[in-house]
Amino acid sequence: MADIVEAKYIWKNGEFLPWAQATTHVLSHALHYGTAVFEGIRCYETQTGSAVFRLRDHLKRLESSARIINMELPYSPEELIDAARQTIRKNELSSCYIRPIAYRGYGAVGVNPRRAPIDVVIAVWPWDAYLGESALAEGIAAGISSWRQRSANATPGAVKSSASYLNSGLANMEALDNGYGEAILLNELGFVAEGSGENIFVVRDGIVATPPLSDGILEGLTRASVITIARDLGYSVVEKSLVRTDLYLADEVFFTGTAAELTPINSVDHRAIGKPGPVTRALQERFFAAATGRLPEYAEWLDVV
Ligand code: PPE
Repeated sequence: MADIVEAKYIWKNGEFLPWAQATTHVLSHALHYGTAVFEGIRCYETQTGSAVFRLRDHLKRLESSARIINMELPYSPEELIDAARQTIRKNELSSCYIRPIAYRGYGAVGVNPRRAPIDVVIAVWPWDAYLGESALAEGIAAGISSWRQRSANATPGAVKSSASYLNSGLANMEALDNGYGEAILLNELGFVAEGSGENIFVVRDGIVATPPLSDGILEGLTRASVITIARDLGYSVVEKSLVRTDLYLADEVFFTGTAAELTPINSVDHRAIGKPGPVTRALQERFFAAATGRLPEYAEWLDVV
């Protein structure tokens, strides 16, 4: 049935449930009104054991998302860090994807979320290359979506909410229907925002550029990590608004995200960008080296399980 690789246990409100029993009522508020905030985190195998990439930062972002939607999380980031580690250990996974989600559960219907209880869940499962087997090595074709990025004053990009992903899903389905591997969304002003589940970067004449947060994007942790790595390698990195022709004229374009990691883009709207270029390859190599514990200077990004 599912295309998901199942693990054994899921943490829900402080206890472990067998995978198949981690269910919720069909009248849960979040299912009807999109009132959930979540995270996507990866745990990598390193020479000194499994380690979670930027666990604390992801749980801080979960708290920020919750704050924006007036949801007071019943667990502190520290408690959730501990729960995430325990969930990985209990499932005996050496590398996996981690999905904490806090949602308005069963107990009230009607728009007002405050009347519904808050449930918190952490699931883990093995998740390979997000955009297909060859994506990391060869890149993917991307297309600009006819759907615009949800506006900052409607469903803000800064909140990683279930509601936001209706927009992402529309763009992603359209892109796949048109033969692309992923969508790129422009915001309401026409500036490049992000992919359906990734941030985006361009490289031109050796300068690395990415849209600023004020263009209404998710504050990606892979984005932040890649900016740091690029600067440490001596590249100039600018956060500036980009228009669609900046994508067509770029020497290199790539996506970043927890699931997508650093995925090169080899064409945009059928304008060839070409094979992954030298900057993309250098950043990708350093990113994976950092995530798998091979670079001591980025050790603070890793939380050993
Ligand atoms: N923008 C969007 C819209 C987005 O969903 C993600 C992550 C990012 C940027 C990159 O953020 P970060 O992971 O912190 O670098 N998308 C998550 C969900 C993927 C899914 O299909 O589910 C992810 O990569 O985990």
